[in-house]
Amino acid sequence: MTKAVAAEELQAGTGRSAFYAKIDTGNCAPLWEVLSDLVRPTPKTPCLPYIWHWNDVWPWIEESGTLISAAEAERRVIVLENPGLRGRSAVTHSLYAGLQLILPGEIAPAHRHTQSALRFILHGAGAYTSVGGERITMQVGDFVITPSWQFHDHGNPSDEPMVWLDGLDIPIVELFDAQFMERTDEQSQLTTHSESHHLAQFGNTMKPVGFEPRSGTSPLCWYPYERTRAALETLKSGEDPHPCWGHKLQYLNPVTGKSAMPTIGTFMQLLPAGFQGKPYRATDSTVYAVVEGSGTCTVNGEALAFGPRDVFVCPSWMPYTLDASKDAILFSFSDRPVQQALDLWRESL
Ligand code: 1HN
Repeated sequence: MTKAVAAEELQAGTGRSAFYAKIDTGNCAPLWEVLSDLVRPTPKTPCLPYIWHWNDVWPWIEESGTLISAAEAERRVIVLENPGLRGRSAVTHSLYAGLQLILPGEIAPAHRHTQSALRFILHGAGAYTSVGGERITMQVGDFVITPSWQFHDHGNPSDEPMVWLDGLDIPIVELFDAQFMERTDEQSQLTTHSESHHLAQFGNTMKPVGFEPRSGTSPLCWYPYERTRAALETLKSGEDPHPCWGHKLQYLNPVTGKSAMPTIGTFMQLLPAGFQGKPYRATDSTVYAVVEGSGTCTVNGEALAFGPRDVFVCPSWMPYTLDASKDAILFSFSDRPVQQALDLWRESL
């Protein structure tokens, strides 16, 4: 090729597609065609704002109970798929969420996996999860942790159906290709402690002398709603609400002072009746579950009216406001601790 022809081709961009086709055969590709999509001025998430209303999903959850048992399903869960991430079992780009039903008398057999799980109880009372030798009987509003690689099984000895929100770090673990899973012949684990044992050990800003943590996950796997609710009520009567998020607490690992779970940040907040929050955004796409009260979350101008047991998503970096018509209590979770550990997390208010 002469210099003149080469310059002409450069000018016109001809010859590029033949070049792309050639290097494609060797699994190579030109960066300049994709650079502006790869490195963007601000986050561009496939995650969309969305709300699952309890009244819509509850009949489907109930119907799933007539179609398959918890034992056959292993876990009988309706996955909450973000409309921007359909088919990927993801509620945000980095997290999974689902609504798990366990009927009276049922058992969900023991297994363990490297994915960490949280349970946030939405409906019913008296089912349990066994984790780390402790059987935790759960009530609405309780936050329960299943740490990575700990055997866990669930059962419902009560006489009413129980539903909880599962949150798992499945897409994060998948990103790192670090997943392992095991089943065991033992359907239900032996229980060595009463459910309040860990609360007595770690739930009073104290720890047993000589205790050394073996993982980053909180040794306190059960955060009863009663305590969280009482704390928020006390804050409400003693301080002004934050202009964006009202009265908001983060669940912590009491031994390290860090997030209760290493990969998932978990929070509970109270928005007093009449609260009209100022706009807020952060890089952690957040899943909210409503415990009590009602209000509106407006994300990127889209109003999501929420009530008890609804679940909604605020995607990364989209500005949103929270308003409450009556005192509202919201649980939320996101990948914030991962972003913070990697120096990526940002917020603006
Ligand atoms: C799991 O183990 C549970 O233990 C719930 O309750 C949901 C979703 C995907 C993979 C494992 C549970 C799950 C899960």
